Amino acid sequence: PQPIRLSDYRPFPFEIETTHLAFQLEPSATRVTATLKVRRTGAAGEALALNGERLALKSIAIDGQALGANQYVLDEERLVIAEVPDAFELTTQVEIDPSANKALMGLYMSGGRFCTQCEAEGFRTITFFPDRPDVLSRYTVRIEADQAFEHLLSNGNLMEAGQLPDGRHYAVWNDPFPKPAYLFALVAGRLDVLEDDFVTMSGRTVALKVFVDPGQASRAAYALDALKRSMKWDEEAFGREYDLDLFMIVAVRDFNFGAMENKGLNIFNSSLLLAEPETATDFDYERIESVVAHEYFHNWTGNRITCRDWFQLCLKEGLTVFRDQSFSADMRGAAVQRIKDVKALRARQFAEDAGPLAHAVRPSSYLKIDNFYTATIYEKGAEIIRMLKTILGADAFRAGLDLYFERHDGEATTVEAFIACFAEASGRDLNSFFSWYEQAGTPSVSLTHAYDAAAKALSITLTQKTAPTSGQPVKKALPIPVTIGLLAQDGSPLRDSEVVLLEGESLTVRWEGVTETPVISALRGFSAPVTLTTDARPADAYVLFAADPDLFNRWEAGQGLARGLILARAAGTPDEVGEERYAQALGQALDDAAADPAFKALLLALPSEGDLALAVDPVDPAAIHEARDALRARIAVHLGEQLARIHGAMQGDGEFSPDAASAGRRALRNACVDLLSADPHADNVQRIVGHFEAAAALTDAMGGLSALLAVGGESCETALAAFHAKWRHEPLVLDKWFSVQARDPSPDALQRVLALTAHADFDAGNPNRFRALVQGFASANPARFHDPSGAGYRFLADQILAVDDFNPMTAARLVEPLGGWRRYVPALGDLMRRELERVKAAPGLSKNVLELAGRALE
Ligand code: B3K
Ligand code: ZN
Repeated sequence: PQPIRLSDYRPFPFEIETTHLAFQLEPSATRVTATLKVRRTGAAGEALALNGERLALKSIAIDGQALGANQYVLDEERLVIAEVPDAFELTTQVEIDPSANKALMGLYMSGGRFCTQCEAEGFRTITFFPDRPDVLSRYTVRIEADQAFEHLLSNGNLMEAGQLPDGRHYAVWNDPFPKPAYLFALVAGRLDVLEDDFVTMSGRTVALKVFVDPGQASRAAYALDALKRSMKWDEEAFGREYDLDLFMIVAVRDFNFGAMENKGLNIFNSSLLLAEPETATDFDYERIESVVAHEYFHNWTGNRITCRDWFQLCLKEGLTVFRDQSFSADMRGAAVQRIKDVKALRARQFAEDAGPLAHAVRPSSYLKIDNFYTATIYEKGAEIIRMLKTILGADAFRAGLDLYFERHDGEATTVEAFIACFAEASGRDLNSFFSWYEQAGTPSVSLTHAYDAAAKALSITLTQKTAPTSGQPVKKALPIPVTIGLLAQDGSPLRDSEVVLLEGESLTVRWEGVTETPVISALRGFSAPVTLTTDARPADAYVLFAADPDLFNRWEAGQGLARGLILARAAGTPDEVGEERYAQALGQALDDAAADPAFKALLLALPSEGDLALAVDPVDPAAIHEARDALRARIAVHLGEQLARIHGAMQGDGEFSPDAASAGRRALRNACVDLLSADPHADNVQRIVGHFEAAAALTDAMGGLSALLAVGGESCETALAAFHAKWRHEPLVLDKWFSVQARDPSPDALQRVLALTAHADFDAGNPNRFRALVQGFASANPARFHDPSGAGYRFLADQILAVDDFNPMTAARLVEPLGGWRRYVPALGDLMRRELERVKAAPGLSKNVLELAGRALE
C-alpha cells in the first residue's frame, strides 16, 4: 500500500455547500440517500472523486438525471465522476449493513441501538462523500426507523419529528455550523435520558441531555455535573461559549476508544460516562471528568476550528488535552494532577518515543491515520502547548489563543497557522519552536554546575541531545524551557523558580548572590518533556524529597531515589544502606501532617516497571520485577506499623463523595494496602481481607482484590469468586475483574489469562472486555508478558490476528508491546521479533496492523 504524505496535500476542488442525508434505518439493510449541493472551486475539468467503502450503490443522479454506468467509475475505495457541471446537486442512494459492522467504524449496532463513529475515516462507509477534514458542509439529517428505536438523534437542533404509518417514525435535524464529515453522528434506539440545562455567559439557556441504557440514568449524574463545570470553566479560563441550544451525550458499550466530540452529540464509551460509588473507581470518576471536559472543549478546539488534513491532528488533540489537563488541575489540585499526567506521559509516550514506532507530533506520512491517535500526538502534543505557555507567559499565551479563535473560526487549518498566532501576539520568533512538532524522540538534558563560594556565584550548564529515531538520523537542538529554583542545604528556599530557555546545544547561566552551597531543583513542574540527568550529589535528592516547595520535584526526587535503588539491585549491586535510608525518608514524608493524602499516595508508589525499563539498556524485565519487589518488601517491613496506622486513620468516609479530597484519602489507604501485600504475614493478610470485605466503594474493592492477588492462595480465590458472583451482570465492573487478573504478576498469571479467554464472559468483540484482558496483560504485566518461554508474546500475537479479522483498529493498538523488541535482552528480543514477523506475514492482514508491524520490524 502507498503511504499518504503531508507534502502531497491539495485542496479539494469542490465545495459541498449543503449535505442532506436521509436514513431509512434497518439493522441489516439501511438505506442512505445523500443529496449534496456541489460547486466547483478548483480548475475546470477536474473530476469529482468521492470516498466510499463497503457501500452498495443503488442509484446516482446529477440534478435529478440518473447517471449511466459509463458516466462514473466505482472501485473498492472511490466513486469518480469525470465530467460534472460547475454547480449541481448530486444524489446517491446506498445500502449498508450496520448489524455486520464489527469494526465499529461508520454506522454500527451496539446493544440493539444504532450508533456511529466517523473519525477519522468512517463516514465513507456510510455514504459517498469527500471524507476529509477540510471539506466543511452544512448538514440536515432525516432519520426514519421503526418506533422500537425510540430516540432518533443527530447533530444540531431538532427541527421536526413525527409518526409514520407501519409503526415507523422520523426526526429531522439541522446543524447550522459547517462541519467536516468526521463530526457527523447518528444514534437511534431505546435510551433513558438525564436532563439539565446551562445558562451561558451571554445568558442563553442550553438544554443538556445525557442518554444511557434504560435504568442507568442515575449513573450519568456525575458526567452531567462534569459537563456543566466544563462549560463554565471554558467560559472563565478561555472565554469560550457554547454555540447550539442543545448539547447531547450518548453512552454506548461497544466503542473502539474513549469518546467522540461529534458536533452537539458526543458519543462516549460507557466506561467513561457511567459512575456510581459501587461500580466506578476514583480513577474512573477522574477520567469521566476529564474526558467529558475534553470532548466538550473540542467544540472550539476541533469543531469550530478543525484540521486541514489528518497530519494536523495534534492541532486539535494536543491543544484539547492541554485544556482538559488545565481543567483537571483546577478541579483537583495542580501538583497531584501534574504528577499523574507526567506518569502517564512517561509510561506511554516516552516508551513510544524510545522504540521503532517513534514519530513526530506532526508526522509526515502514514498508511492508516487510525494508527496515529497516539500518546505522542495527544500527550506530547499537550506538552508542546504547555511549553509554549511557559515560554511566552500566561498573558501572551492567552492573547495568541484569542487571536487563533478569532482568525480561524470556521476554518480547517494547520499547526503553522496556529503557531503564527502566538508569534504575532507575543512578537517573538517561534521558528525554532516549530521543531518540537517535526522531530521525534525524547531529548536528554544534562545539568552540571559549579558553585564559587567566594564569589557567591553559581553557574549552571545545560546540554541537550536527542538520540536518532527511525527515519530521522540527525536531530536539531530544540528550545527547552527548564524551570529552576534553589534550596539551601537545610531545605529552606534559597531562590525562587526561574525559567531558563535552553535554545542551542548547550547554555551556561551564572547566578550571582547565591549565599551558600545550593541544592538545585531543576525542571520544576516537569517544564519540558525531556529526561534530565544532573551532577547532584545523592544527598541533594533527600533535601528535595523532604522540602522542595515544588511538589512535582519533591515527588520526582523520591522517584529518582527509588529508581536508582531498584536498578542497583537489578544489576546485582544492591545498596542496602541506601534502601533503609529511603524507607526512612518515605516514612518521614508520610508523617507530614500538612501534606495532602493524594500526594502521599503518589509518594508511596514506586516507579513502574515500564518506567524503570526506560532507564536501562538492554531491558531484563524479570530482573527489574524482582528488584522492584524486593524494595517494596523492604519498605513494607520497615514501614509496616506506620502503613497499618495510616490505613486505619484513612477509614471512615461518611457518605461517598467523588471529590478530590475524599478520593485522596481512598488513594492513600489503598496505597498502604498495596504495599502491605509485599509483606504478607498473617496480620497484613487479615488487614487486606478486611479491607476487601468491608469495601463500600469500588476503589477499595479493587485495591483489596489486587492486593489479594499479590498474596495469592485461598483468600484470593474466594475473593475473586465472590466478586464475580456479585458483579457478573455489570459489564463495566466485570471488565475490571478481567483486568485485575491480567495485571497480576503472580507466576501463574499467563495460565490464568489463557483460561480467561475461554471464560463465558469473555467477548473479543467488545473492545472494553478485550482490552481489559489482553491489553491489561501485555501492557501492564511486564513480568509475565515477558515470560522466557515466549508464551506471552505468542498469546498476544494470536490475539492480534484473531481480532484483526473484524476490528483492525483494536488489533493494531496491541502491536506496541512487541514493538520495543530491540531494547530487550537478546533472548527475549528475538522471541518478540519472531512473533511480529509471524503477525506481519499473516494472510489478509489489515493495513492498520501491517503498518505498525512493518515499522516495528524496520
Ligand atoms: N477525537 C476522538 C478520537 C477519535 C479516534 C479515531 N481513531 C476522541 C478525542 O480525542 O477526543
Ligand atoms: Zn480529543
